[in-house]
Amino acid sequence: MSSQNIQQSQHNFEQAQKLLPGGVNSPVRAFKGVGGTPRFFDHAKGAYVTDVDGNTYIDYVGSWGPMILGHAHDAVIQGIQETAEKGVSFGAPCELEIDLAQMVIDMVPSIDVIRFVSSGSEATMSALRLARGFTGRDKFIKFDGGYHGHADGFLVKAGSGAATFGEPDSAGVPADYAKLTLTAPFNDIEAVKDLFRQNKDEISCIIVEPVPGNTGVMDLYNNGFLQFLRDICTQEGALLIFDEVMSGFRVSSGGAQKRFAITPDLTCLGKIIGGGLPVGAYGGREEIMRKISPDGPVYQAGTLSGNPLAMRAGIETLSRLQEEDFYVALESKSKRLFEGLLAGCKAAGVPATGNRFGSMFTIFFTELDQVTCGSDVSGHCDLAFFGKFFNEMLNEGVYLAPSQYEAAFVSAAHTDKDIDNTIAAAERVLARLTA
Ligand code: KE4
Repeated sequence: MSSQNIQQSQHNFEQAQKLLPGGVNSPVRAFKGVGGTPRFFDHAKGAYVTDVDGNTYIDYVGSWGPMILGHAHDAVIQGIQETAEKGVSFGAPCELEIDLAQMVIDMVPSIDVIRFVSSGSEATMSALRLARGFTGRDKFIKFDGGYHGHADGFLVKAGSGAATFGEPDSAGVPADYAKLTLTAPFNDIEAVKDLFRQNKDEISCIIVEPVPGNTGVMDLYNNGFLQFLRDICTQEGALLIFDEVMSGFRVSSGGAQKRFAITPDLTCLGKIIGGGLPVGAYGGREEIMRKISPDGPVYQAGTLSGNPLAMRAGIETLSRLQEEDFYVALESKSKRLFEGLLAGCKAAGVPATGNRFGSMFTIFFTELDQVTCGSDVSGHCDLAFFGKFFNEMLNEGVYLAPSQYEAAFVSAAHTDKDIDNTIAAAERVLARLTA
């Protein structure tokens, strides 16, 4: 039970549930994975969010990734205000689209040509259609626990066995369509090889989060799995799509592909690229992207794509990520927090491990030494303990992602004192939960 006064959030949630499915506009916000009452936020600034009852939290969700500068950054707000006064949407080309496109092309190694859309889901959905159109192949591979937004083909889990046809993971996804989605566990080289053997010349692409963040943060790099995916796609004539909606501009100024020096054929972006406003994007080398309408036969469109307001928010955000030591400062804060939380678990006798890349990480409550795939989380993590930890941290004024299957994000606005306070709060909570 919450020890805070959350009466207005409770009232709002009751109202919202009458009007919105689950009382929310995106399922994870409903706290189903952790229990308790979702907080309704009134305002946010820097590293902090404040709910409608006046409770302020150190925020490690950051709107699920976009707020890498911190909330309501002065330059971003000013940019939005200036742009809004000139009109919020034209449905026609504007110079800001060129400016942001050039910034992203300069920052992300694999992108020569880019198309803006309005969400990460639109970006991945479009990239998949493009890969199918470019290769003339219908099937594709994704990984168990990989999340690429809510387009039908991605809402699929592995059928029986590691290498098989997918089965729908959501009502409303036609079984015949789901069969085109092939799935394998993260880090399972043999399963991927089997899929290519069993579906010779039928696989258009592999789509993968190069730093998975939707089954908790996973490591696909240090054991060579990402390089294996690059090599097998080249060998089999399939495209490698990096879904960098979360890792893009997060784990380096050029995303995971720059950090790891592994070049995909297509890249999907979202979250940080719009600085908190609705922007997604997909891009890649010229010969592939020129297949997109109106240059080519693969259709994709969007009323608010390239919206001037969102473009300006993205420009103001990305321009600050190119400052000399931006990621150096972020790295040291994130490392200290990650290691401090694990040390707190160890001191309290709570079995835990974690994965971290840059300023995104997940702490798993498990006896496992390392968590390497989705079934490690669903089968070997104490999700009930996570729920208690989450709600106790909320009472301590720390806002973590309301699910063991998500990532925590540190922003440039988090101070050393915030990191210290967060570690101290975790120590108090762990002591209470193990008393
Ligand atoms: P959106 O359509 O939510 O902008 O992006 C979908 C998406 C695509 N690819 C990756 C790697 C993603 O992480 C996401 C969205 N991430 C979730 C959080 N894990 C968004 C939060 C939510 O669904 O409410």
